[in-house]
Amino acid sequence: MRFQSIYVAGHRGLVGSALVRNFQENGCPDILVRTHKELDLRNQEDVRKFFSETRPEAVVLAAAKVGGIQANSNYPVQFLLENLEIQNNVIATSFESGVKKLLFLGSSCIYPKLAPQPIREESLLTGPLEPSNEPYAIAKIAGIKLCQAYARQCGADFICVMPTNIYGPGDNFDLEKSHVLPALIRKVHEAKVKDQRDVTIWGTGTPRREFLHADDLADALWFLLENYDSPEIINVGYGEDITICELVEVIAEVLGVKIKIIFDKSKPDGTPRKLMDSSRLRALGWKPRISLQDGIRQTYNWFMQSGAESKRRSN
Ligand code: GFB
Repeated sequence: MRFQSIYVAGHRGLVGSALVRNFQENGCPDILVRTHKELDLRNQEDVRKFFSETRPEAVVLAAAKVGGIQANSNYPVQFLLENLEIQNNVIATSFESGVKKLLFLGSSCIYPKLAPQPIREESLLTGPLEPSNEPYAIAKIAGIKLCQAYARQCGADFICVMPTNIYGPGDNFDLEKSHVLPALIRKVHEAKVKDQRDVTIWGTGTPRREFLHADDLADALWFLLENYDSPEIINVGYGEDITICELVEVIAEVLGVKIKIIFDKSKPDGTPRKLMDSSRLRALGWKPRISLQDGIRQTYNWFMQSGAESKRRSN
């Protein structure tokens, strides 16, 4: 065990909650968490007070304003401003209070819209971004650059990890704001319950996406905390991608229903393809364990048991 105490910022989110489970299993002696109500990470003074009181040895920054393609398009101010505020406060305060290691989470959308596939880390800042999530991507790129600046100028061990599209228990199933995988679980489930065959999906169904289970990501992040100290960004992916239409079919198969896909072409497709090249991480000795089918089955079970299924449905 390298660290006596780790602060997981954003522990109630999809990634943060998986991190807490993983760190507990790995026997981390002290996992520090605060709810949004207890600590507003956008407030610099509050963040400084929290760090001076708790003195974490390591920090994982999994707190962020996140959402799917439509939430990104509808709330560019929040996606840019809140993410900049959160990450500036947490990264700068981590350095000021002598945090030994910080792990900053980026996203696959930091890469150019038309980056060569699979996307290598070297593609960063080599072309224009996907417009629908440019504000979020710019905030994340600023976070990477800030961590790298602390590493270069001050010798800080601040690492930056770029996960692909993540899913799993604890995800957001709100149809307006969610990412595609939980949205499609909800839509196929509702078709099943209502005994309908039609499921309407956004766009053309042809974009390709790669999906990694949050527990696999948490495992990779633990591995990187232990084994990675380079300021160069590093990708974490599953290694395979599928089209959105294929994703609907996998979900329908897991739920045991036959469905017909209807396309709402008034909605955007976004980036045509986002498959990470994760060979840098594979070469270090880490690989994912949870297949897409198993992960969807487990996420669906969570959706049914957690009460998320009965929460407000928006369209
Ligand atoms: O997951 P998603 O919202 O975002 O959408 P991105 C992925 C693809 O699924 C797009 C299609 O082509 C959508 O048009 N899609 C089909 C749907 N039906 C649906 C639906 O019912 N809901 C949703 N949400 N999509 C996000 C970025 O991009 O990826 C974020 O906006 C972040 O910033 C995240 O980087 C990982 O994969 O396109």
